[in-house]
Amino acid sequence: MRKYCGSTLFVLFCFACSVGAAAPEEPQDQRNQRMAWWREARFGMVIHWGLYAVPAGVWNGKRVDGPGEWIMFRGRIPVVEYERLADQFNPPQFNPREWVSIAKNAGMKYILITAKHHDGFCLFDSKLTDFDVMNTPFHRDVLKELSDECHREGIQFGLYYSIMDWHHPDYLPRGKDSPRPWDTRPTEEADYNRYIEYVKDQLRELLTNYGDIAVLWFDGGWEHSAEENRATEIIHLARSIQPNIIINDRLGITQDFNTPEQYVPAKAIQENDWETCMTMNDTWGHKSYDQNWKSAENLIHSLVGCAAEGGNFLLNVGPTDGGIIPKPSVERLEAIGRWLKDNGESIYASAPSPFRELPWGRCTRKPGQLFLHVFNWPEGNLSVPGLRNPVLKAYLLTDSNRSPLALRRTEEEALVSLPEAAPDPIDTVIVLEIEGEPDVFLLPIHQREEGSLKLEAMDATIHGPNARYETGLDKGNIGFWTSPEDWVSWDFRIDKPGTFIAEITYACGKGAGGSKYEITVGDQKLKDRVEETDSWNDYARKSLRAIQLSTPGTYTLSVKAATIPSSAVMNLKRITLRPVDG
Ligand code: FHN
Repeated sequence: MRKYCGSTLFVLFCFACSVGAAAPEEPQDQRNQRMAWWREARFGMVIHWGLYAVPAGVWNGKRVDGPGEWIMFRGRIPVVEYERLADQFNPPQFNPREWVSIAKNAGMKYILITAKHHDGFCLFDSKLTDFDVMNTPFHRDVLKELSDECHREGIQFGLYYSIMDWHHPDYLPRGKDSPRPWDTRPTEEADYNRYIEYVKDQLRELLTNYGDIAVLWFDGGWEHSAEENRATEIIHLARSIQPNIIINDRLGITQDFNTPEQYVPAKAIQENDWETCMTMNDTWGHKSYDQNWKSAENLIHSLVGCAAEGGNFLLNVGPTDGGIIPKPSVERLEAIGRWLKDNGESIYASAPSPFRELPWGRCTRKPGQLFLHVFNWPEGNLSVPGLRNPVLKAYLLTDSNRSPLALRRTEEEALVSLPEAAPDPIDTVIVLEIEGEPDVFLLPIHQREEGSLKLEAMDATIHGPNARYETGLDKGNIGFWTSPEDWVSWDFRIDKPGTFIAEITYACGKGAGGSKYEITVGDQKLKDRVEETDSWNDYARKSLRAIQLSTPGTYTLSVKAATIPSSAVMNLKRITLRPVDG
């Protein structure tokens, strides 16, 4: 069993820290200065590497479900067996120069690496444990070599650090009635506070011995509350050692940025900076047989999607036990790098889109410029809806001559004449030079080709104190609908009048049903009662009755709760109006 060094005065020490735990409120201009490089960067790499690259998803000859870095847990591998992997860790082709070059060529501006993942193995020389890279045949400090190369090459270097630790004897929970019943090490002597002191001592090592650490990406805090993890103390410690460091939200306390995972928010996260983290296949740590790679097009669209909503994109690589970044990852990063070489001006230091959803793609912007990212190349003209600004010029970003594209205006849109074929089938960027700050009015929602109307949560106008749009993989709904003053509305336009069946799609947790609500559109009212579904994320579609929309024009549909007998009304995802004769 690997050894650990404990902190002898941890009782006195943690009292001292808890007294000074709350960091003084940082002035906004100081925060903006500290966040500036990160907000401009838009694109970074996270490296998941460790002992789990040795089995690469296979244990005792069998494939183990789940991400590669979770093999110790998903394979229910006892600590003493898992530890033996350290004796096999000797990556002959590890070359930090190559890794940094791949990231830079991809247009990435920062690199994070797993200093310690959930398995507890440390990719750095830690004096607090011998379960680290120095006690393997490799015997080289990976973090030191990589941080030196990053600092040499002018790319920001950051650390991923897991609070959850399936190896440390003081980490709990484990054993009977825990998520890891197979870990039968006695728990009587385990002391979680002493484990947190170990975490803090390791952070001192990491934030002292490896130069400028730009980002601290905590993870795995979910088995304990922020209080039990002494999150405020840990954050205060990190900022006291590296005052410019940027810290994520995964210690359970909102910090410098939020961390949506494996998806691009459909609508900007307004309350904080944010960064989507994503794998290129289905695993963070290398798995020899995971060949489910996202296309370069998909990844470029995700990068653009993040920038268009004002966030960053953190893309993962999982090197092999030989120290190689898998070829499919490198190929995708090279394709992203080529696209950014031509179009990076529309991503780096860009601001989010002023538009609601655009049917043909996304938009980013800079002062006096709109960058129209056209994924789906329309025939003839490109419509830019709701733009009031005078457009001074339109041209292809990659056209060094900036040859003007023909422009015309209607009351509701700017129309750009396009060449017949898209110069870049993945994402062609058109620049609109505009006068002044973007001035965009939201067009009413139009009927679709077949005449239906989809009133999506992200397009709703939300009224009242609590209700809000929730972004997320199984979200995209109006949630927190808890106040009688909360209600929602949509403006939409009917060009093809008729009779429509109203359908509502919502989720409502078990036992929370019963709210009575009214849908009003024009002079018509539909009343119904919310029925519970299996959970707040389990959506069901329900047909209500028919309504007449007899004249072309703009309408407002509103949804209000008449009664709220339980915790909340519903998680409303959309309302659809389907033409009866359609
Ligand atoms: O459990 C980890 C997982 O292994 C991986 O590190 C991701 C990266 O964001 N974070 C946790 C899952 O959310």
